[in-house]
Amino acid sequence: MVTAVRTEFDFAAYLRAARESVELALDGSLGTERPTSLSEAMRYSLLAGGKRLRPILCLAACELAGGNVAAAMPTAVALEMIHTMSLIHDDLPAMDNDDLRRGRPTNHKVYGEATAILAGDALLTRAFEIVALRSPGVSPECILKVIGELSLAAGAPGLVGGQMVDLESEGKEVNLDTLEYIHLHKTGALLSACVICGGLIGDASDELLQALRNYARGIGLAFQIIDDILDVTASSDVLGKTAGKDLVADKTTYPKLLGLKASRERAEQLVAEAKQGLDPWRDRAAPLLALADYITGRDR
Ligand code: GRG
Repeated sequence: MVTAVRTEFDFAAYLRAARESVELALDGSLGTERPTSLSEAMRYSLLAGGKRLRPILCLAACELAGGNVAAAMPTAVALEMIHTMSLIHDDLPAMDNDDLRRGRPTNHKVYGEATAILAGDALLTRAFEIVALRSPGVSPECILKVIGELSLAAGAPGLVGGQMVDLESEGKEVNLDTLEYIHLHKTGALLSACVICGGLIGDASDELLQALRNYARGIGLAFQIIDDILDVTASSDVLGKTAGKDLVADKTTYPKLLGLKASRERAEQLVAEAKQGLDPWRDRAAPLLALADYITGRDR
């Protein structure tokens, strides 16, 4: 009897294994260096769990491009460091003023505001240090391109710019265009950098890099739409962060502009289009395709 070969992609197993390897790499990326007060605060937020979506997107894009996933791990770690620093700073009293993150008290609640700011600063700069100085197997030319992508994603053309417009828009009428600008910059830019950097390290063709950019734009926007929906529909316990904050801060969100049903439909449409763009690479795209679905299917 011939036993059928199971070729179906086991996303749950993939996610479990990817998370395990990312957690190990994150743990190894920070020691208990002096000053220990600072390294403790950095480790507190970096090793607090989280979905690890950004590093996994980077590894999956590198794999799709046919690259060596291990070579992409330092950049994957750097991306999670930049993300974590943005969460620490976002939670500060001067920004979103939140007490809960990843199911634990926020960094400034535990260590105080000054240390939280410095822990964020140290994570951001450590991210660049790791890419520049601790990325064996990646060529200097590629490292330079990765650093360029990370700078654009984190700075005024990305996260910082998106956050600025987000803060300026609180309590104001915001149209769909501005909302999309906020989402694409505050959230989408770093998600894009994840797949682009993974693609660069995997030596992706220009055609694949463009497809990855389109994919990332779609999933980035969809990710934030689902975030807005979960803020309304999920509990703080499940989210690990304070639910219902957008309403309290009088923020314009997709559910506020379009309603919950149309917002979900928009996210699903964006994800379908993002997946379609990877059709020519379908044979090797299973992880990125499943990660796109995970974004709309997630409950936290
Ligand atoms: C990067 C220099 C620099 C400054 C940061 C504070 C700030 C400027 C930007 C805020 C960016 C921000 C917090 C955007 C929200 C993105 C978002 C939806 C975060 C939640 O991501 P998840 O759900 O979280 O992936 P986990 O905890 O699972 O990793």
